[in-house]
Amino acid sequence: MTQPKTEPNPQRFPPRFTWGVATSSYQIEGAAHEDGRSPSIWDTFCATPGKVLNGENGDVACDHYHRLDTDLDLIQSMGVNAYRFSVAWPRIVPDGRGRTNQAGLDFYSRLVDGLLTRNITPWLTLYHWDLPQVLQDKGGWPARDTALALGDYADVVTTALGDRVKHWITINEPWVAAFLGYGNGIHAPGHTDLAESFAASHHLLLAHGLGVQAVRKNVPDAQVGITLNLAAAYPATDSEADKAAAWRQDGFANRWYLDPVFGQDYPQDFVELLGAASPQAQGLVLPGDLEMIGAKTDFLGVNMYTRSVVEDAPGEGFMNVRGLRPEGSEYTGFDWEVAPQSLTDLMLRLQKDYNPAAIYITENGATYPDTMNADGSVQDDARTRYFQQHVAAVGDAMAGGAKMAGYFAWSLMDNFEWAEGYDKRFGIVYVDFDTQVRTLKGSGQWYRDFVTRAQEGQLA
Ligand code: IFM
Repeated sequence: MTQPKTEPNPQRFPPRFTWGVATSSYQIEGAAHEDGRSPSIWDTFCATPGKVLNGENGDVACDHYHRLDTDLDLIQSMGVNAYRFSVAWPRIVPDGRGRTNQAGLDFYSRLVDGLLTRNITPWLTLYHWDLPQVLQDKGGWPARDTALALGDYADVVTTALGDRVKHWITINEPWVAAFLGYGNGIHAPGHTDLAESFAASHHLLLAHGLGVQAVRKNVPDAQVGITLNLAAAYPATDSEADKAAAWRQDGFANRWYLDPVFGQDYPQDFVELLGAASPQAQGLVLPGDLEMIGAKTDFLGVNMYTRSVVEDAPGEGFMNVRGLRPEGSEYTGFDWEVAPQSLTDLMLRLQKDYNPAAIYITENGATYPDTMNADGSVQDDARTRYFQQHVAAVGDAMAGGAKMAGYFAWSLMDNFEWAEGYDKRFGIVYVDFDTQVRTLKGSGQWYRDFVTRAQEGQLA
């Protein structure tokens, strides 16, 4: 596919554009058994043989919990004006519901204060997959009570931090939490049941609505939204069958979440495709749920990494869709196609079909097998090119009329990449996991210089 020019122009971006880096709690914090944190589903999953590459876990991760101040200095040195992080539910409400753990709140309070002192805007995600294990024991996301518990937890966090945190993301990537967690079992808790995964998707969306409600109640001057992982779906050919397959793929990955979040019903074509596995057929969509899920938000967060190219494939999976690997394209270390033009296409489509008040790219980045040179540098040119192309694609989307308001690079630093353990590095900072030494990669230097120039332009 045609790719945008490589080097983006910092002057294309408006004043007050948000430039950030992103992380999540379980992936970087470590201190898994400290200060009253209870086990999450990821602790359990990691302890289950065969689930995570090399049997790795988040016990130590980047040891961020103990290195908070130096990590905040690192973020500041990157010139960004925003930092997206997530709060670990098991640190705050270790029993899932009820008792609050002050030590957990204190950690995030210090984090927020440290950011504000450094003139960096905190972007807080309430849920990035570390569900307290006690709640999984009571049914996890396929159970409606888990959404209600998230509402209570959101009430606690917004009450404690809402005086200083004005940007809130409710749920990160409900598609991943629902489908990888309960559908194909690649993620915690590792279940493989289609109906369960769609029950989970409905309750994750309900939790989003309850999260919005908590933010509105406790932080009336805040901006709140959800982060969805979206990938534009293209048909392999112009045939009607392939176009229909791309529409099904779009229903699965994109419309299933976008439609209800933007105040519509679930997409009827996909409800029918799911049949008995749909939350509707399971009797899970109760009166008032769609109003709750579709409550007005201030922005849409999009995590974008690649696109899908699909063909009609009768008998393939539950959707009769097969994903292809287009020849001649570049691929990242996850074998994800580098497809920046699809970012522009996706943003323009979102603006046209859903008209969000603002769109933030809340994650974008790439994994490659990095190596450290003898001189201690990490020259990750492929990743730098990836960022250049995608930032340029954001500029193109903006020029085409999408209300782009910010961009967060994934990730601040190499970290625990879920089922892939520490094997897949996404950082713009290299982490030596033996010594915990952090080294800014070539891509990090490029990003720092770019966002600095973009913000200097704004002062001129
Ligand atoms: O590391 C993850 C992150 O937790 C959620 N979005 C995708 C990233 C890369 O796989």
